[in-house]
Amino acid sequence: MAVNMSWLWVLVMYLNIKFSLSQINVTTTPATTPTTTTQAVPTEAPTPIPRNTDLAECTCDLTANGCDVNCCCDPECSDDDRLAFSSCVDDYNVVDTYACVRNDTIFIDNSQYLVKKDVPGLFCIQFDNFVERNYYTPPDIIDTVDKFDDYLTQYGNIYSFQQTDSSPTINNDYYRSGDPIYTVYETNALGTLGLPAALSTQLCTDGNPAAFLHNQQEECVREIEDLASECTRVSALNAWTYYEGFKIFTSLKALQVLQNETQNITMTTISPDVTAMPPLDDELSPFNMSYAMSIVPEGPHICIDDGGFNGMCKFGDEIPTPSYDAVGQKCIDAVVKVLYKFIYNGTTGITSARVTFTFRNITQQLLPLTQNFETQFSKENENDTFRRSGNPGYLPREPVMAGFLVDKTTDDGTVLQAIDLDSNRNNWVTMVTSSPNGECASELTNRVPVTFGMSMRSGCFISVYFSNMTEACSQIQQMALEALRGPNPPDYVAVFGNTPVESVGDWFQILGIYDSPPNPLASQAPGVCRNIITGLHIEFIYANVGSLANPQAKIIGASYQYRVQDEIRYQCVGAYCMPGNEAAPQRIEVTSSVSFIDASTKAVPEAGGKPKVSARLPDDFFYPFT
Ligand SMILES: *[C@@H]1O[C@H](CO)[C@@H](O)[C@H](O)[C@H]1NC(C)=O
Ligand SMILES: *[C@@H]1O[C@H](CO)[C@@H](O)[C@H](O)[C@H]1NC(C)=O
Ligand SMILES: *[C@@H]1O[C@H](CO)[C@@H](O)[C@H](O)[C@H]1NC(C)=O
Ligand SMILES: *[C@@H]1O[C@H](CO)[C@@H](O)[C@H](O)[C@H]1NC(C)=O
Ligand SMILES: *[C@@H]1O[C@H](CO)[C@@H](O)[C@H](O)[C@H]1NC(C)=O
Ligand SMILES: *[C@@H]1O[C@H](CO)[C@@H](O)[C@H](O)[C@H]1NC(C)=O
Ligand SMILES: *[C@@H]1O[C@H](CO)[C@@H](O)[C@H](O)[C@H]1NC(C)=O
Ligand SMILES: *[C@@H]1O[C@H](CO)[C@@H](O)[C@H](O)[C@H]1NC(C)=O
Ligand SMILES: CC(=O)N[C@H]1CO[C@H](CO)[C@@H](O)[C@@H]1O
Repeated sequence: MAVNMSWLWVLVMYLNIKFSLSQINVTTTPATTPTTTTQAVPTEAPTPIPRNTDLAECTCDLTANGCDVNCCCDPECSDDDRLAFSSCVDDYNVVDTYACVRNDTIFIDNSQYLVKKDVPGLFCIQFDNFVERNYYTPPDIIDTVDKFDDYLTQYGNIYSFQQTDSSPTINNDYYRSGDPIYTVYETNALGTLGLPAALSTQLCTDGNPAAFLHNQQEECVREIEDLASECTRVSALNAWTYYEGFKIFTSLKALQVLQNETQNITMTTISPDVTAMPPLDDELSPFNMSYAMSIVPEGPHICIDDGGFNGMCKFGDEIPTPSYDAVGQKCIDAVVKVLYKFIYNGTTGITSARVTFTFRNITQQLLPLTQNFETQFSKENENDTFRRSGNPGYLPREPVMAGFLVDKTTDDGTVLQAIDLDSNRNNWVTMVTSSPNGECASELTNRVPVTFGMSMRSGCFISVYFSNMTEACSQIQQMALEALRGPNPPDYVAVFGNTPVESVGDWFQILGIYDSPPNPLASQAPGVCRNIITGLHIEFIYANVGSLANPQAKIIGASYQYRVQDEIRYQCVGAYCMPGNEAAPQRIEVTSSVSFIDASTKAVPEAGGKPKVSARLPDDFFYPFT
């Protein structure tokens, strides 16, 4: 018994020592002393991150000047808007300032702090004066290649993937986010608005429902074998399919009214392949209800010409149907993209529905055909909104913000620096993708945005000819480089998902992005190019800051690394080596990849050593004092 008493006393002494130790100010020396670099460093200083502060205030408020769906703390949302939310996503944690230990280990508390005993079996000290325990150490921005490499060796090869999804729920009175949008056909059959998507395969699944308030972007493939016969027959190619012959219900009140009238509601899974039947002659039919709204085509519609360039269509509001041109062997005016734009207003539901198309003359070479489908929801009377990539920390799958550092001259002649940010967030940091036939697509519209936390790899082919290989090595280099980094790539990255463009100090330059490519060399041997860039690896280093309970991801470094291939060779194989066959194209693969590396520094370790006790104790006996 006496032995037991003495080790308990030792423990209490230890607690006391621990608390006085932690009152000594913890000073962390900066990991590296500031180094002078030759990089163009913005003159403005970065905004310091307050130590030991929870940075998360309303992390779901991602739209500046606009109401975010399901974000109940967003000051831009009205009470009426909040009713249309299916749930509140602002679920961040309150930082706990209690330090708790099991109460049966403590007899005497000799610290001066308040003690809370209402947690069963736990002994809590109300003020945790060792706050560093609960917060990340703020990281420095990585501004030199050496520093980047240091981080890489220390933290490399750790990826983090996170997913969120919510299943739609049906609510009786009004649409809530995630609900399907109900449709009514001229036949009075009910259905839901489809947004064709690639689900298990690349092929389009027409039954995939569009979800209320969720901006969706889908891409999928239509298998068309015989263009001549299928051009006019396949309804997916016909723009009319996507708005004619049906209306959408602006509010779920429509379904309630129908139920009250004990109408026999037949729900069908509607695909665009519905064949129209003669309308029923009924004034009060669901199709003629005031809640039923037509989707109106709204120009300018886009026509992609044979060279792959986008332009405005020459026809005005007359939406064409596809027709087959037997001479040119092409399907004229087939739909390649459908964009639905909805305006909503809280619980009132949908107040406007428009559709805009992209058409293209389809030739056999464009098969299998890739189609795009998109929905956009915006709130009534909201304009000039800007979607952030996080508030403040970057959120997974949100595009990494990148722009150009520019000088802006104000009216009184002073020159200020600012960041020029593309208004299309999909054009920030981009990666190459291939067109359906595998060739590199160099247009910006065909690139995929790099989104936070998503490590990925992509590639495509450049076709070269024997003659090019001897004459035009530098052109090949140029094509590969352009495919890899895209036309006019931005080079300044924002540390947070909500960094304003005026805070130039909070944007930093991507390392290595404009490294001049090595001089491509035409070798003495015909058909050989040397020193050609064929790969690009993009690395982002990020660190969590703020409280451990609500980590906020901050990007602290970015680097472009090109892969240079010593030699690419036009391979002449077998019969292809016959004279005259050197005009056959050959494909060079270019690849790019991106990875995100977590370099979060651990919270400051606690002071005080472990007391030596010889008694057998439970594993968590000293929790949280390890
Ligand atoms: C700790 O920091 C506070 C405020 O920065 C300062 O007033 C105090 O003197 C410091 N204590 C020690 C022991 O350095
Ligand atoms: C510890 O907590 C339990 C449950 O609340 C309580 O029954 C017990 O008396 C407490 N022991 C001490 C020493 O406070
Ligand atoms: C449906 O009927 C119920 C009860 O008869 C009534 O309270 C409700 O207001 C009706 N709803 C609509 C949309 O007409
Ligand atoms: C609904 O239609 C089905 C078949 O068309 C029929 O069997 C059923 O009785 C109808 N119900 C009502 C309430 O009219
Ligand atoms: C809707 O009403 C119009 C006349 O107001 C009528 O011609 C049409 O057939 C009705 N449609 C349906 C589906 O009942
Ligand atoms: C499609 O082909 C037709 C007929 O050849 C032509 O008039 C039209 O301009 C073409 N459309 C585009 C977008 O090139
Ligand atoms: C939008 O909703 C508000 C609040 O419910 C209402 O006052 C306003 O009239 C609605 N606007 C439209 C165009 O329906
Ligand atoms: C939206 O823009 C229009 C003109 O483009 C302007 O008249 C209107 O006041 C703006 N509305 C809001 C809420 O800013
Ligand atoms: C990059 C380049 O010069 N490409 C050319 C290679 O040669 C073929 C035909 O020989 C041309 O069509 C390409 O434009």
